[in-house]
Amino acid sequence: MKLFFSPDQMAHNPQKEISDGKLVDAVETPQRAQMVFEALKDVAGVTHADMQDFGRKPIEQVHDTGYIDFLHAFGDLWVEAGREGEGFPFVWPGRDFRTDKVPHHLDGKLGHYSFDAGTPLTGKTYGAAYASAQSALNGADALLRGDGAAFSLCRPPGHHAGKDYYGGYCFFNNAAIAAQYFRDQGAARVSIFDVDYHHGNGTQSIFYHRNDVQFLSVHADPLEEYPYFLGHADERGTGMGEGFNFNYPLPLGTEAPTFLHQIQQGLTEIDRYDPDYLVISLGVDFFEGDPISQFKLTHPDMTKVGALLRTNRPTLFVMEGGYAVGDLGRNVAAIIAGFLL
Ligand code: SP5
Ligand code: ZN
Repeated sequence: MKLFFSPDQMAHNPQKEISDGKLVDAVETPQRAQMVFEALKDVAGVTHADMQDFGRKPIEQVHDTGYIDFLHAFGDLWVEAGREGEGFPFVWPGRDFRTDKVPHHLDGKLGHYSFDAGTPLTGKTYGAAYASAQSALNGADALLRGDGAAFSLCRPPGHHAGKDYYGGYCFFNNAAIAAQYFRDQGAARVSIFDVDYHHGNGTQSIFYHRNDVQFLSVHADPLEEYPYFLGHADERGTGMGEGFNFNYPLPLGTEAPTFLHQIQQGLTEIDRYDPDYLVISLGVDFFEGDPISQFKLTHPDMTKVGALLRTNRPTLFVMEGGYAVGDLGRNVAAIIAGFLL
C-alpha cells in the first residue's frame, strides 16, 4: 500500500484556536502528520511513494475559484490590513442575510468564506492545504493505475470544508477532490465513507444533490456535538441525490460494538450502490483518549475497525481528524494493519 505525504503539508502550523470562549493551544498541528507518518512507515506492506503535482484544476472541480483565490491571497491581505498573528472570522451572514455579494473588507471575506471561529488561517495555510489535496490526488491516481489500496496522509484535514467555505480545521475537501477525480477519470460511481467522530458536513454538502457519489457518515449526534447544524439521520440527499446520503449519528460515549455495527450498516449500503472506488474519510478522533471527542474506542478496537473496512473494492484512505497526538500514530497504524491483514 502506497503512502502519500508531502513535507509541504507541515507549513500550516497554527498556534491557537478559539474553543470554550478562549484562545487555547491549537490541536490540529503538523506533529499529527509526523506521528502518523512515522508509525505507518513501519507497518508491513506500507511504502512511502513519490508525489506528482496534479495542479489546481482538480481542486477547482470541487471548490469555488473565488474561495481558492481568497485562501491563496489571505496572507498578503492580512498583512496589508495591518494585522498580525492568525486570522479568525467574527461575523457571518445570519439566516436572511445576503451571500450573493462577496464583501471587499477582509473581515467580511473571512465570514463569507468560513463557518466557524475555531479554525486559524495564516499565510502558510494555502500551501499546506494545496499539498494535502495533492496527497489525496496521488492516492486516487494510484488506485486508477490499479493499486488495490492507498493511504493519503492528508493534513490539514478536509471533510468540514464545503465548496466555498472552510472550518473545522479544514480548507480543501481532500476526500471530495479525490472522489471527483475518480469521476473525471471515468469512474461511474464513488462512495465516500466518513468514519471521523465529527459529521463530514462539507463532503455531504458537496455531493448532496448528486447520485454519482454516495456519501455515508458515522459520527457523534450533531444535537450534542460539532458541527451541530448538519449530520442528522433524516438528511438523505436532494433531487437526483435523494437516497444517496446516509448519516448514522451516535450518542456521546459510544463504544466499539455500536460504532462497528454502524460501520457494518454503511458497508451494506455501499455494497448495494456498488461503487468503482471507495474513499474512507479516516478520522481517528473516535479514540477514547481524544482530547476534544467523546466516543470510547480503545486501541485494541482499532484493528477491528481496519479489518471491517477491508472489502473487495479499491480503497483510498484519506486522513481527517484525530488529536490524541501521543496515540495517533499507533492508532492509525493498527487500523491499517487490520485492513491489510
Ligand atoms: C477534522 C476534524 O476532526 N475537525 C474537528 C473540528 C472540531 N472543532 C471544534 C472543537 C471544539 C472542541 N470543544 C471541546 C473542548 C473540550 N474542552
Ligand atoms: Zn473529527
